[in-house]
Amino acid sequence: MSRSFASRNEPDTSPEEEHIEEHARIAQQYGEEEVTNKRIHILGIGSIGKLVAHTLRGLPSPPPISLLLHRRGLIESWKAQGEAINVTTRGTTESRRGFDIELAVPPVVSHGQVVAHQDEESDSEWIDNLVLTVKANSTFSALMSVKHRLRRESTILFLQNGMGIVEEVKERVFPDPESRPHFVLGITSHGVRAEGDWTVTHAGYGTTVLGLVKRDDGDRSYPPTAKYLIRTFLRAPVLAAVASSPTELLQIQLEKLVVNSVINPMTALLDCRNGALKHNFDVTRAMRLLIAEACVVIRALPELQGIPDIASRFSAERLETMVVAVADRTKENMSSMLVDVRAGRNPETPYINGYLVKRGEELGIQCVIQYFVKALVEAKQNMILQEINQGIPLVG
Ligand code: KPL
Repeated sequence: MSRSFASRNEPDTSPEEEHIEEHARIAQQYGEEEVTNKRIHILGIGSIGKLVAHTLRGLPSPPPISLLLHRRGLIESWKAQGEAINVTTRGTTESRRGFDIELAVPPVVSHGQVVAHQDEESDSEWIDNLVLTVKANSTFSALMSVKHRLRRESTILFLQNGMGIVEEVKERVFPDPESRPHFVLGITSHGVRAEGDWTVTHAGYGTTVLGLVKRDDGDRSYPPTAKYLIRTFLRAPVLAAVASSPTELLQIQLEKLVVNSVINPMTALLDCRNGALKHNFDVTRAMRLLIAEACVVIRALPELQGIPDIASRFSAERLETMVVAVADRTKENMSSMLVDVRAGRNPETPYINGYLVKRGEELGIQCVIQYFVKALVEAKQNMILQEINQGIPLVG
């Protein structure tokens, strides 16, 4: 029996074979292919959203870019501050203009359900290339504000912290697999600090890894909009973007999840900058408890079984080295979770520590330490929110 005949009869390819195939497909598939609509919309104009918008605008022959703003007040601030995004890199600030602005007001959501659409006029043209950089917990309401403008041919590039978001978007925003847009996942390790409404500092240089999410309907082709978005990101040296196979992307996502599951809640609870987590043995002991639990869950995940070297890639020693290296590289930063908690905003804990708790539960592993820090961070945010609200003078 010839080898090709034997492999044709095998029902599934191994993860290794899939990885090699995927790389070949990536190499072949990012070639030029015209898209009729080159406009890139950016939903979520936080620090990463601003860095991406600024970077893409600085490309030779830049694409048209629309910033989607979620409230009218932001349009006023945009106009008042010169209609530019400013990025400071190594002490030099560069301003870029030429962005278009659109209003995309999220609907009113209560207990996870849309209860009312807000009466703001919004554009109704198709959005074919969308970069989504909102916080994980705002994803649902942000996407509901533009859902009517997205179609199967569109691609959404998710550039966010945390995991489990795409699954939630499939279920809650686009339940019909036929009309669901294509999804590209991006993991970025750039450190960007907000300095004002329209100014950020690019403080930590990192990379951006991108990969197409497999569709549930079995369609494995790369749509032109996904290729176009990935190609455009790859053209930007500042983003240091690479395209990756789904298997590799998943592992990078999990590594980033572990980093965020330690640095973010610990800095939020200790109210300190990332660098303060180093050189403190009590912090190291607590960190090791979190990492040990994450390792047990990750190594048992069904989607990683069969991938070579999982045990060493997700060993406690390697992950600890990674966490400490990120804390060092971003030592001057306040983590996004600390910033959220201090402002009384919902932290991303459900998509970080909560994701590990949930996946652990599915596998019969109780992640009590993850659960504990998640509860404490959320409790702290709640207390701060109450203090903030009590401070608001009420008009009688
Ligand atoms: O991703 C981050 C965050 O703050 O969310 C780290 C890597 C911890 C940098 O601050």
